[in-house]
Amino acid sequence: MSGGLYSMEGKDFDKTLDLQKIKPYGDTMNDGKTQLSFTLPVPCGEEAAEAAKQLLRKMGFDNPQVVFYRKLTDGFTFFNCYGVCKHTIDYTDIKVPKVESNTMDMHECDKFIREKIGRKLVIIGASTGTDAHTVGIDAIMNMKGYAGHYGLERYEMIEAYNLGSQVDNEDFAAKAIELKADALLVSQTVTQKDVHIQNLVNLVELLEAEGLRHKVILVCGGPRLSHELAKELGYDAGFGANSYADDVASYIAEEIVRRQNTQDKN
Ligand code: B12
Repeated sequence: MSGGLYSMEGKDFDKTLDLQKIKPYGDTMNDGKTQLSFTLPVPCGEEAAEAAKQLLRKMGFDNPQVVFYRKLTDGFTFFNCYGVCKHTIDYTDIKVPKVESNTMDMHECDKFIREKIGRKLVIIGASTGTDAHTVGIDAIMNMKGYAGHYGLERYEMIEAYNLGSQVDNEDFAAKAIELKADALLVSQTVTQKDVHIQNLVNLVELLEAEGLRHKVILVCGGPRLSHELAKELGYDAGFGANSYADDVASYIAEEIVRRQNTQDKN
C-alpha cells in the first residue's frame, strides 16, 4: 500500500482513501478487483462458464472472468471468478449495533466477578434444537478454550455447564431452573430455511411461559448470528464469528452488575 496510514477511531486507513467511496482492493488501491465463487445448477461446460460470466455482469462487475470451473456432480458446476466492482459504499455512514462491554481477559474477569458480584456465576450452554454442531459452543465453554482464549470452564468465578448438542429447548429451560442459572448460552450453526430463528424464538417463548425470561441473561451465538438479530429475537446479546469466551464472560459479568445497580436504585 502506498501513502502511509492514518487512524480513525483506533482503526488504520490508507491515506489515499476517500472513506465515503470504499471499494474492494486487489492489486492497487481502489481497483475494485473482487474474487467470488458460486455454484450454478447447470452441467459443466462452456455454456455454464458463459452463464456465470453474464451473471457477474448482472451483479455489477466489469471485466468478468471465470478463472476456474469444475463439475461438482451431475448437473452442477462450481466457479471461481474475478470481476471489477464498480460500486462503492460510504464507510463513514456505517453503524453496526454491537454488544456493549469491555472485554477483560480471564483473570481480570474473575477479579471483576469476585469484587463486584461476590459469588460464582452459573452459566449453561448448549447447541439447541436439531443443531448437531458442537465446536462453537465448545470453543466458548471448554476448559482448554479456543484460539488462545480460555473457555468458561476454566474461570474460577464461573460454574460452567456445557450440555452439548441437539438439546431440546424444554430440557435446556429445565436445566436452567434446576441450576438456578444466571446466563444461558445458545449456539446455532445451521441457518438453512431459518431453522435457527424458529428455534431461538421458541426458547424465548418457553422461558417467558416459565416466568424465567427476565431472571436470566439470554445470549446466542454462531457464525451467522449478529447482535442486531439476537435483539430482534428477544435475546439480550448475540455474538458472531470471531467471538470468544472472554467476550461473553465480560459481557455477562458487566450486565449482572448493571442489573444489580438498577435494582439498587429502584
Ligand atoms: C464441523 C462441521 C460439521 C460437523 C459438526 C461436528 C461437531 N461435533 O460439531 C458435522 C459433520 C457433524 C456437520 C454436520 C452438518 N453440517 Co456442518 N459444518 C461443519 C463445518 C465444517 C465447521 C463448523 C465448525 O466447527 N466451525 C468452527 C467453530 C469454532 O466456529 P463457530 O461455530 O463459528 O463458533 C465460533 C463463533 O461463531 C462463536 N460461537 C458459536 N456458538 C456460540 C455460542 C455463543 C453463546 C457465543 C457467545 C459464541 C458462539 O464462537 C466460536 C469461536 O469463535 C462448517 C463449515 C465451516 N467451515 O464453517 C459446516 C456447516 C456449518 N455445516 C453445514 C451443514 C449444512 C451441515 C449439515 C446440515 C449437513 C447435512 N446435510 O447433513 C449437518 C447438520 C446436522 C445437524 N443436525 O446439525 C453448513 C451450514 C449451512 C447453513 N447456513 O446452515 C456449513 C456452513 C457447511 C456449508 N458450507 O454448507 N457439520
